[in-house]
Amino acid sequence: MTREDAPVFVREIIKTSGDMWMKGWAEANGGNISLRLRPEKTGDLSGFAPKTDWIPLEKALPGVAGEKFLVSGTGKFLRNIPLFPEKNVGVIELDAAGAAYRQLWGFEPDGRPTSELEAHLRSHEVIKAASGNVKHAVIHTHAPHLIALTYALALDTPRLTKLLWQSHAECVVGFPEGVEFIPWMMAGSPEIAAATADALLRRNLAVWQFHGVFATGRNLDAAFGLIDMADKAAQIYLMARAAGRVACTLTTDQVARIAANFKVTADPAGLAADTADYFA
Ligand code: 2HA
Ligand code: ZN
Repeated sequence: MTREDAPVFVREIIKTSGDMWMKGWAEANGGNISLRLRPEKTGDLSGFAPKTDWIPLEKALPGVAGEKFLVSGTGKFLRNIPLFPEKNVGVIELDAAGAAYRQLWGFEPDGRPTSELEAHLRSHEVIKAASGNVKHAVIHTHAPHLIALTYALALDTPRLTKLLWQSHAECVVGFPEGVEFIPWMMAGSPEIAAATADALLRRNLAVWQFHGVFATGRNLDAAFGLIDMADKAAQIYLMARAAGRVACTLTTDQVARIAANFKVTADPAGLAADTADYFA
């Protein structure tokens, strides 16, 4: 399969993974992507012969039982997806209980899904239910400015949220529900998978301290765009600090007025957060 004859659902991951590489978010095998497939877009995939036996998940996910997902492969470089999609991504399906998965397509010749599969699938289960089946995409990536913030500043969810809202005027509109801050945990662990799914129940963005970010959206473009916006806000803040000091910023009142103007409800805990020390 080439880029030209790839089906539409593979073309979406080709575009997104190429963009992630170009942004500098996806060094080596960093980052991973998953897309819950819509039968109306993919057509009938039942013709794929299973390539593996059923592989048990850590936790059964009945909310996504029987669903098929396009996921990036473990150890694969996102920047190679546009060149060789069938080697670097694959399609998996969950069994009727949501307790195990098997590989249907891709991961050539002997690859496996991403090491963060549990975080992706648990997130899909909660976002499917919470969004009324609208959200289909999850992206994990190493967006450098967001990561740098977790080294430069002592953060929590309300303060990170407000800092980003104050650092880029679009942010309160893009993510009015805020950004969840997840203190360091072992990547790939059931603990971080659970914390990430819990965060994405409430919010579309979750920053992993010292590591990266998870985002969700109706499609890969939406999730990508949110990360791009948040990382740019972090970059603007860091650039202003690097220029000497941050002499002024959007005030709480200005952020609240932007939210009102665009008819979004800004997370009250974010608006109430005290970020004065970030701008001192
Ligand atoms: O895929 O980014 O968090 C490699 C990672 C693990
Ligand atoms: Zn990572």
